[in-house]
Amino acid sequence: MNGPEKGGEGDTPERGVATKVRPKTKKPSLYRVILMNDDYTPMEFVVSILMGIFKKTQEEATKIMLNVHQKGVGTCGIYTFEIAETKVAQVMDAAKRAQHPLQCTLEKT
Ligand code: TYC
Repeated sequence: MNGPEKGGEGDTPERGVATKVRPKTKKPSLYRVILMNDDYTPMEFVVSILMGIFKKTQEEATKIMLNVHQKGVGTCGIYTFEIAETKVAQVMDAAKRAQHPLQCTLEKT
């Protein structure tokens, strides 16, 4: 189609407001969900949290749990803010209901 020019890319001199089309898609910031070790939360509970909330396999969940157990802290996953925030809330809620002191937080990447 050869309709009238609308952008700023024709061969006529520019006038008025620049309207060059530019895709306006900023990449969302990402957040790491961190799990903290403690001396009381059962290992099986942490594995069940990693499988249920973070969709890890039993093998992945066990590896992450043992890493947190040994190092004191570890990453469960990296998500956009709303998803990360929701997962933290789900972990804290499950831990509270089960009366375990498990702690989970967010960290901007
Ligand atoms: N340290 C706990 C225990 O020995 C297990 C554990 C692992 C707790 C990871 C929390 O984020 C955690 N029962």
